[in-house]
Amino acid sequence: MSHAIVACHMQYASTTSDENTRIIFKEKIHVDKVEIRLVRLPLKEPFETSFGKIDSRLIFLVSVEADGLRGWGEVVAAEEPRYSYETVGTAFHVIRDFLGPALMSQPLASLSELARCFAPFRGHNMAKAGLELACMDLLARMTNQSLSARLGGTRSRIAVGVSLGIQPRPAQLLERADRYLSLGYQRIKLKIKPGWDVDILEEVRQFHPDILLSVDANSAYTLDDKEHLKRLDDFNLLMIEQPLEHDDLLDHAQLARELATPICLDESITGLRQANKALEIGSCRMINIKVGRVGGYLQALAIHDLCYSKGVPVWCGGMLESGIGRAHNIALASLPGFTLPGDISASSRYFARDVIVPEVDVAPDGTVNVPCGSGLGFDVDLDYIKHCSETVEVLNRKNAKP
Ligand code: SMG
Ligand code: MG
Repeated sequence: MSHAIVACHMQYASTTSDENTRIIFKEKIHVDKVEIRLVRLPLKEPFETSFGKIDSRLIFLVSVEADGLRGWGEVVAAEEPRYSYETVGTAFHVIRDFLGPALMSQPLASLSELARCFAPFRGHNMAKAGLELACMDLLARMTNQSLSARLGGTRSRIAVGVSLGIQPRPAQLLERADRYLSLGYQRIKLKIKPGWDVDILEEVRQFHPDILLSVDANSAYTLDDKEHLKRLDDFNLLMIEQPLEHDDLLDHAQLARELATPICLDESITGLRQANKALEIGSCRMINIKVGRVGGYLQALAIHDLCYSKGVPVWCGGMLESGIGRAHNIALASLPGFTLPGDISASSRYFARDVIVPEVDVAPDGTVNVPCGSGLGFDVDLDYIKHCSETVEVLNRKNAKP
């Protein structure tokens, strides 16, 4: 199978200033309606990580409206505060009571202005990102551009991998690895935890000695496990993702000095500041960028640009998003610094039916098309969304023109 990363042909202008046309709006946007909605999508099979198992996803969709157009975003928080302290419940509260009213309180001219309007509210990056993503989709639709073009994307197809959860038995993991490799996925990532690591890697490598393989521990280890983690060097892994504490940089730097395998950080990189520090002190050699974790595109682009300037590879992480979040991830992953396959699988990997049309599809060469249509580039299936909705709340701007 091919491990080729899709080449980048177009020029990329890297700047994070307000002059950057990626993040300034052509005209000021004054949002007059925000809709927040919780949509339950069953998973085809349970997904298990070092912090537990889920069998459905309560998807948090956000839409914003201005000038008769509607933009869509997704808050990637889960129902329980395990990957992050945020949950769908906290995000609902924070958007309804703070961020939504702040967003509608003034016309905005750029993503930086939007960030400044959210800055007084500490944390809650996933909630902030959901609204920011919806604004960015709206903006792209207003200027009739694709989200990818708007962000400065340079690829028409992106390389993707798949993340395989912890299974009841090794045979089930091997069956899934075979399945996704035969579908073309370019990289397999295994969720690991103490007791489900070295032995599992031995089995997988026995059958697949040459595939691109990585592991993700979701903070399941500490520095006390250093000698054990060194054994992972025997498996020619592309990376070890987030082995240690979710908010740590120093211990990762210490571990990195003793491991041959590159460390990639996920949870620990909550914004540009952490990315800068992590690279400065050697906590990681790669970064998994998730718009939700870092608070939206402004931060995601800044982290991308930093890594691009330093030759540090980045890739797009996933949070088992519905098609709306997935479409945003595809646009982000079309930027030139995303040189490693992302956790962006086909809609059908998780869901019997997705909320967008057409669904996200992975080609036999393990790539996903970057759509050219305006905004997300997919149609939003409102009927299906309504059918699966558990909760809806609409926030209207005071004094908005009817
Ligand atoms: O979206 O395919 C996906 C899931 C990718 O493994 C994945 N995400 O730590 O990177 C990660 C996890 C976070 C979600 S686990 C509930
Ligand atoms: Mg991860």
